[in-house]
Amino acid sequence: MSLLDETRALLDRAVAETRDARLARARGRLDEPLRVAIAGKLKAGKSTLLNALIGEELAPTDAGECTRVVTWYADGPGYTVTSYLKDGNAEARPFTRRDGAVRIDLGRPADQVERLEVRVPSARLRRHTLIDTPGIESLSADVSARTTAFLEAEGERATRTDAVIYLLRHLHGGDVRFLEAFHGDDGAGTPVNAVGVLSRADEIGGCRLDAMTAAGRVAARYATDERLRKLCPVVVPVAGLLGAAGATLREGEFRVLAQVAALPLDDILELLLTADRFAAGGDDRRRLLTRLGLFGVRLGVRLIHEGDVSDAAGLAAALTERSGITELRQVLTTHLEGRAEVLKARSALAALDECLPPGSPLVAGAERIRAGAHEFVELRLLHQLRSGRLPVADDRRAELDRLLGGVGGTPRDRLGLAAGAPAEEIADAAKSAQARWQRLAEHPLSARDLRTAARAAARTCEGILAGQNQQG
Ligand SMILES: Nc1nc2c(ncn2[C@@H]2O[C@H](COP(=O)(O)OP(=O)(O)O)[C@@H](O)[C@H]2O)c(=O)[nH]1
Ligand SMILES: [Mg+2]
Repeated sequence: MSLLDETRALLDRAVAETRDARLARARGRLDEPLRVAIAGKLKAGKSTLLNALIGEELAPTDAGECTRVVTWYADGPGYTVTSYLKDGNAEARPFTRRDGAVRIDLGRPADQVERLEVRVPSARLRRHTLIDTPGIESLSADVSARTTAFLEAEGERATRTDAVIYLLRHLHGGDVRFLEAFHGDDGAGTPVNAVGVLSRADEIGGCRLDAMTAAGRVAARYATDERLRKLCPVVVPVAGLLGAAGATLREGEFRVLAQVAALPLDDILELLLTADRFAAGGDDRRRLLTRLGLFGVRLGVRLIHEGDVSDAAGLAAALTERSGITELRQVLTTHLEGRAEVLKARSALAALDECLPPGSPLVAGAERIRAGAHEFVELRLLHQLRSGRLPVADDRRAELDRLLGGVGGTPRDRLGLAAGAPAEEIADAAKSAQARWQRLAEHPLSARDLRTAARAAARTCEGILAGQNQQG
C-alpha cells in the first residue's frame, strides 16, 4: 500500500471514530492539491509573485484591508470568494475586480476573519493551491503575529500548509531567524518543504539591464550560505513584476513603449535615466512604470528600439523569459510537487497528533506510518544531513543528498543522470550506487548514524531498481 493510501485509511478510521471536523478536513486535503504558502516581509513582492505564478492579475498588491488576511487561491469551477471566520462559520463574500485584482468586501473587521478562499478556474492552481500571507514584521504587530501563527510548525495551524516559498529581498538576520523558527528540529519541519526566492530581482543594482545576471550571482551566494542552506536549499532569483506583466501585457502598454522607442537614442537614454523623468511624461507612462518597474520599461524600450521584438506578444514573451518565473516553476515541480505525497501525508498525520490525546491508538498508528514509510525516513535523513548532524565526508554528502531526493524525486534526479537517460543507464547507476552504500552500511568502521543513513540510501536504490523492473 502506498504511503498516501495508508494515510488515507488511517484518517478514514479516525474520522469514523471521532467525527472530528478538523480530521475530516485533514482527510479531504489528502485528495486536494499541495498547499504552498508564500511568505516573507511586507512588500517583499509576495502578492505580485503569486500573480506571476498563476499568470493572472488576482491578488491585490497594495496595502488594502484584504492584504492583511491570509488568502488562499485554489482551483474551482468558477470565481467565488469564501470568508472563513474565527468563530468557525464561513460565508460567501461579494467581490469586484479592479484591473484584474480581486477586491473582497469583508463586511466585518479583518481580525474576525481567519482566512479567505478565492476559487479561480486555473490549470496552474490544480497543481498546487497558493496561499498569500500578510508580511512578517510588518507595520502592525498584529498582522505579523497572524502570519507567524499561520506558518509556525505548532498548533492546529501547522497542518494548514504543506510547503512554503520564502521571499528574501536581501539576506537578513531576521529572515534566517524566521526560517529557523518555522522549521522545527524534530524532522517534522524539514527544510525540504521550503524553496527560497530572491525577490524583486530586477531592482538589484539600480535596475540596470544586467540586473538579472547580478541577481543570479547574489542567489548563488545565498545558496552557499551555511545557515541559509540548512533551511532553504535552493534560492531562485525572480522578478515577479516582470512575470506578472509578461502574463498580462496589453496592446496599449506595448504602444506606449513603442512610442518611446521610436525617439532618437539620446532622448531615450535621457528619458530612462530615472523613474521620475519617465513618469513625468503623463499618466500612461506612470501606470506603465507601476506595471513593469523601471527595469521592465528600460528592457522593453531597448528590445523594441533594437528591433528584437515588434509586438505585444513578443514583448510579453521576453518579459516572462527574463523574469525567472519559468525557472521557479521548474524548481517547484522538482522540489515540492515531486514530493507532494510525503508532504501531504506529513500534514495529515500532524493533524492526528494535534487533535487526539497522545496515548490514543490512532496517534500510535500515525507514529507507525512515520517510522515505517521509507519516504519519511528519507525526509528525516535529509534534514539531519543538511543540519550537519550526519558524519559524512564532503564528497559523499552531495551524493547522499541527491539520492535521498534533495534535488528532485525522479530516479534520474536522484542518481544525477541527464533528463533523457535511458532505462538501462538508470538501472546500472542504481545498481552500483546500491552496492556502494550497502558496503558503507556494513563497514565495521562506519559510525552508527552513517550506517543507518547508508542503509536507507541503499534501500532508496533498491526502490528505484524495483520501479525500473516494473516498467521494463
Ligand atoms: N521592480 C519590482 N517591483 C516589484 C516586484 N514585485 C513586487 N514589486 C512591487 O513592490 C510592491 C510590493 O509588492 P507586493 O506584491 O504587494 O508585496 P507583498 O507585500 O509582499 O505582497 C508593489 O509596489 C509591487 O509593484 C518585482 O519583481 N520588481
Ligand atoms: Mg501582499
